[in-house]
Formats: sequence, structure tokens, C-alpha cells
Amino acid sequence: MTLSKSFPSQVRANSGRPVLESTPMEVWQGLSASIVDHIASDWAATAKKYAQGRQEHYFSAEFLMGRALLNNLSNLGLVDHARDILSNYGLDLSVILEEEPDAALGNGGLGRLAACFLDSCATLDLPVTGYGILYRYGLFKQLFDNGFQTEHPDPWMEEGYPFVIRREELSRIVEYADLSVRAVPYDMPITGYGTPNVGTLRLWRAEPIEEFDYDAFNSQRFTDAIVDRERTNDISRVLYPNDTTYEGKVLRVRQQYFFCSASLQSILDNYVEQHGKDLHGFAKYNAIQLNDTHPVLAIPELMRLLMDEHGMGWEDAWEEVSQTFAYTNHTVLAEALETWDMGIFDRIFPRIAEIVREIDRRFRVDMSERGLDHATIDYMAPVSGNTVRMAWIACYASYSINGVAALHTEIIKRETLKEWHAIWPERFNNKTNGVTPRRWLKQCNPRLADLLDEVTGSDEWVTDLSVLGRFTDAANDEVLERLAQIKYENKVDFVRWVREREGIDIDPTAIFDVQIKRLHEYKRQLLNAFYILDLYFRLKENPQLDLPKRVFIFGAKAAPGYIRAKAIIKLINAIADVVNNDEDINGRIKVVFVHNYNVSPAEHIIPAADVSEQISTAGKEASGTSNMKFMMNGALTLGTLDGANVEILDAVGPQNAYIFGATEDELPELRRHYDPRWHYENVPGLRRVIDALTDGTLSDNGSGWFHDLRGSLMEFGYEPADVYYVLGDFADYRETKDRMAADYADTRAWAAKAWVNITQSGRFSSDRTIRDYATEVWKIQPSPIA
Ligand code: 26W
Repeated sequence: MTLSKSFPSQVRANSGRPVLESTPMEVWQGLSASIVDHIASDWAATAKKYAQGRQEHYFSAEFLMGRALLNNLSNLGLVDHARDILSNYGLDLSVILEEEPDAALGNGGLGRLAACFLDSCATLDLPVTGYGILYRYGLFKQLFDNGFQTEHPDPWMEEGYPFVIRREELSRIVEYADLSVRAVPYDMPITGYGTPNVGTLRLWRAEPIEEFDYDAFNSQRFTDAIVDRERTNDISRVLYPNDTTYEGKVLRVRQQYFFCSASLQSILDNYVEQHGKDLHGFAKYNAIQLNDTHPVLAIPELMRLLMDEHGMGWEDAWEEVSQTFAYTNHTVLAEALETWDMGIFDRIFPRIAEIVREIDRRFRVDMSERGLDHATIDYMAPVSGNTVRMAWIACYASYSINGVAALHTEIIKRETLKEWHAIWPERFNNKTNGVTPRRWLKQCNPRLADLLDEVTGSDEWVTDLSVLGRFTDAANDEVLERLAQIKYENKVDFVRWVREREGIDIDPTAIFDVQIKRLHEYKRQLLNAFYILDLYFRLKENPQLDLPKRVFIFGAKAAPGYIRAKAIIKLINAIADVVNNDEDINGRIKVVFVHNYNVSPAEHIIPAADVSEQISTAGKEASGTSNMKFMMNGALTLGTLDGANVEILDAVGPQNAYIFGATEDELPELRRHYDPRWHYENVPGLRRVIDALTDGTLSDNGSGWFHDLRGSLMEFGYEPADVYYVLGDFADYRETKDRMAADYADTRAWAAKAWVNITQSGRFSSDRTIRDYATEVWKIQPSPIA
């Protein structure tokens, strides 16, 4: 059936009314359902084909997918068609698209990376399936109350979500010592660009095995039955909102085991179906990528399944396991390293505990045979005392260990995982992150996409972004003028969006300077805030200063328990309050904190950005991925030599990026002599800014939070002061950012820099990243269905 026929019937089936009498939400539902209908047979054909050969399985506790409808329409080449169909009913596609909730099943970079990877795998026809959890509540919704972050539930699919299909018949049982639950897979089709292949993201939902335990229900234990039922539903109820700070919650370990066990059972069943009961060929047909340590329980669980369910001995099972798993590290922050209390394992899955102890025992034997000293063995052992260390299990069992940017991989080899690197250097490899140019260029910035089509003479860049590199020198006056015009028009769109969403008026001729990412001290939103405050004071002091208009845009959620991060949010809102309403400033500086930052706000913000703030303390940001999205959309990086910024600088050259600050190799020596007070007293502007935290200029509404912020930078108390070197980098940041703002005045020169950034962004396409994983780690081949 064609889309124009299936669309109205899907709407009617969904709403019980004709299109013209249905709500915009129902129209979105109907159009989405008709897309799933449209791809159904290709999806089935793809699944069948992939099942037969060697496959890769991407295990991740998070997939930050965002919206699906436009992505699917665009991949299938149906955007114009859908627009026409809707306009026949007097409906506007862009309005209908805004009805869709974001699938916010992730925190930040790690979850969004998984989503970009699935897009590239589908586009490249690679036999890859994603596995995760169908959280009922995605990442909390953020509101501001008097400038303070408040968190609210995000029941994102309560009204129905057409892009997941429940596969009742493929349910599996996951057993805990105290609880058995049913894992029901919900499959999401993953279309690729310009290919009939459709990949799969399999998200598991936890349900009671029986709706009620009827015996208990009919007896005195009624409430026990209800409680048990809820304990089961708890497992897939909510995504934990911690990004980089680890919290060892029992429910979290239950979640991890839940999706690992269910996914492995389904992979093993497929193996038996395709290749028979002898599982000695398992690793020949399957590779599993572990997205950080969150799915590391898959290692002992695969051991258990191979031994207890499929009759293998330890050695043979270990042989398969150690050739199956590959581990990606996403952070060097010590506070993010997952460890569990052995007591929890003993209590909720004693067999897994036993297997982990045996892995530990054999590890110790293996290492002492290699001649390692006792202290090193103890440091590296999977179990130490009563603590299970997930990263060490991952390193021991995986045939590949990778970092996510060149610098990050060097740091894990040299520091974080150095003992492992010393024994198995061949396991280590770098896979610099990438982002999908479909969502992050073609779909979110159609004006720029059209220009690229024109200049390059085709749309080949959409699936081979490196094509753009051949046109770096094609920047004549006309191209640059049009580029500047496109940026301006995107900014005008954004001005309207911000006015409607945040109730703030901003000027599209101002420099749009953007920092959007999770709130963390190491990302140094505070440094940015200090610059703004200093600029404000400079203008107050000397209103004659000839400075360009500036708009500073933030988007960031803080983990609900991370008080200092919440204090920084409150601080930025307090600065916005003062600056935006100061009549002397008269709109020369505006600060906008976009609330509830998520994938779809990013799609509005990034195309309108002039400046991309990537200002983490060097060595702390593993890669960053918004830096790549900004670059692709012609924003210039203002950043430290950290994560993938290093590679961006290498791609564009020093004339086309603004780099500042202490480098990762300088910091240890700098820290030895570091005295934040000296900077406070001597660096121009700093004292005034830091004093403003506590002298009444800014209000924290009596919370004491700003006082604590000041203390964290200046006082050697409960921790070393200013561990993220905010004051140390302030002078260089200020100078570099001032220079950048001055450069903006030369529109043509600025556009030329933007053009270099856009055309040199090819190596930051996730297609490149995925090709590298596919050939070097997963050893899989494209498997087109047609
Ligand atoms: C259990 C607590 C926890 C939660 C999330 C620990 C660690 C994490 C993630 C590893 C944090 C994360 O998202 N890391 C980011 O991964 C991106 C994709 O590789 C990188 O671009 C970012 O630099 C990195 O911070």
C-alpha cells in the first residue's frame, strides 16, 4: 500500500476518526505507523539475512534516540511526499513533527553516540543489532523554578509510540535469586539512508511472569503479590540520571543483568537455530561491543549460559567469551568507575557471583604465572576484598579495548589502564567518535544541505562526508556570502524558537556563543559564566567600549544529586537575570539558558551557532561529540586541547579554531605550584567576578550554594582547591574569546573559517567510525538485502 493510502487508514485506526477530525498527536501517530508499515517487509528480510552470518551486537544501557519520524522520512526519501500528503489535508508537516516526544533513553554523550552508531550501521548495511532497556521514564524533564533546576518525570510513551513493536513471542525469563521476571522485547526499526536494509534496536521491558500471583492474590498475601509485581516493573521503570558520577544502586545492577541476560539468551537461541547445538563456533559468528562497563555482566552471564544451559566446560566457554567481547572506555574520571559489593551479587545472583570469583581465581593464577608481583595482581584483580570491579573484568575478558579519541586512548594506555596495556598492548586501539551527518546536518540544517548539494554537484556527501574535503578550496565570494546568509537565516529561526520556548528576545545579528552538554565541573560551564560576568563588569565600567553584541546560550542538565552542578545552573540563571535586565547593558549581552536540553533542542540550536564552547580541563573530556556537530554546521571551536578537539584542530588548522589553556601534559607540573589565590589577586577581572558570587551582586536565594562554589575554587579544605583549573585558565580564555569576538566583525573571513570547518568535518562522520569498528574490531561485512 502506498503512503498516501495507508496514512489516512492508520490515523483512523488509531484515533477512530477521520484525519480532519483527529488531533495533531493522532496524525503524528498515524503517519508514524504508516512508515513502519511501509518498511515492514524489508525489515523482516534484513533480520533474516543478518541472522545467518557473522553479526555484531551493540550492548548499551543507553540509546539517546531523540525523534524518529523525520529521521525515517529523510532516510527513506519520503520527506517531500509526506509534506504533500499532509498538505492535502491542510496540515503542516513541520507542525506534526513537533508533536513527537524525544526518546530520551540516555543521559548524554555515551547514549547519543550509540544512536549515531545505529544510524551508520544501517546506512552501511552492516549486520549490527542494538540491545538495551525500554525505560518507561526517560531522562527527567528539567524545569527552572526561580533559576533552580527541578526534575520531573518523562513518561515518554504513555500516549503510545508507533516506532517500537512488541514481540511477545520472543520473551525470555531472567532469573534473580529472589525474583523471576519476563523480559519482553520491543523492537525499533533502524532505517539507513538510501538503502532498503533496516536494522533493529531491541529494547527489553520487564514484566511479571504472570499478571498476578493468583495464590497470593487469593490469600492473605494480597499485598505481597502487588509488591512483587511492582518490584518486577521497577526494573525497566527509570533511566538513572547519573552521567559520570557512579552510584551503586541495587536496582541498577538488576537493570544491567536484566538486559544482558535477555539479550544473550536471544543471541544464543538464534545461534542454535542457525548453526546447531554445538556452541564452539559462537565467537566465529558473534561479536559483542560493550558500551562502557554498564553491560559487563554479560561476560559472566555468557559463561553461565554456555556452561549451565549448553553444557560447555569452563575452558571452552572462556575461549568463546574471550573472543566475543570488545570494550569501549568512555571516561577517565575515577568517580565513574563501576564497582559492586560482592554481597549484592551473592544475594541477587549467586551463580554469577560464583563465576566472577572463579574468573578472579584464574586471573590470579594466570598473572602470577606471567611473573607479576603480588601488589600488581591485587590491583588488577576482578575481585578485591568484597568489591567487584567491572572495568577490570572487561579488560581481562575482551579481545579489544578502545578509547574514543586519539588523546583519550593515549591516556588510558598511559594511565587509566596502564597495567593492562603492559600485558596486552595489542588489545588497545583508538576509535575516534563520530556523529551522523544525516541527523546533524541534512535534517537539522536543510539550507546548508542544499548549498552543499549545489557546490559539490550531488548529495554524495550525505553518505560519504569526506567528499566535502575536495571543496575546501571552492570557497569563492558567492559561496561564502551564501554561507553567511544561511547562518543568519538559521539564527532568525532560532530567535523565534527561543522566544516561544523561553520567552526571551535575542538579536540575530549578535554572536551566538553556545555551550550545550551535561553539567559537570570538568566541562567548566563555570569558566564560561565567569567570562560573561567579567564582560558585564567591563561594559558597566566603560559603556563606550566598542564590543560586538553577544548572546550566550546554555543547555545542560545536572544529575539530581550533584549539588555543585545545580549551583552552577543557578549561577548562570542568576547572571542571566542581572545581565538581561540591566538597562545600561541594553541588550548588548544576553544570556539564554534553554531548559530541558535534549536531542531535539540541539537540532534547533546547533545550526544557529557561531561559536562552539569545548572548554573542558585538558585530559578530562574523553572525546566530546557536540564539538563535531557544531563543526559540521559551521560554528568555530573555542576550546582546549582535549578529547576530539585535538583532532578538529588538526583537521582545520590553527587559523580556523580558537585554542587556549593548559594542555594535558603541562597540567601535572602546573598543579604542583598552583595557587588559585594568586590568580584571584593578579589576573585582570578575576577578583571582581569571584567576589560577585558572595557580595550580593548575585542571589542564590539564601541556599549558600554560591558561597560553596567560591570555596571550591579558593579554599584548601575538604579537597584541593579548583581541581579543574578554572582560575588557572581564565586569563587565556578571556584573551582568546575576546580575539574571537573581534574577528567576527569580518564577515567574509569568518565565513571562510566556517567553510573550512564544514568541509573538513568528514573524518567526524560516524560512518567513518563505524567502518573502522567493522573492519578492525568486529570483522563484519556489509550485507545488503538488495
Ligand atoms: C555509572 C555512572 C556513569 C554513567 C555514564 C559512568 C559513566 C558514564 C559515561 C561513560 C559518561 C559519558 O557519557 N561519557 C562520554 O562519552 C562520550 C561518547 O564517547 C564522549 O564523547 C564524552 O567525552 C564522554 O564524557
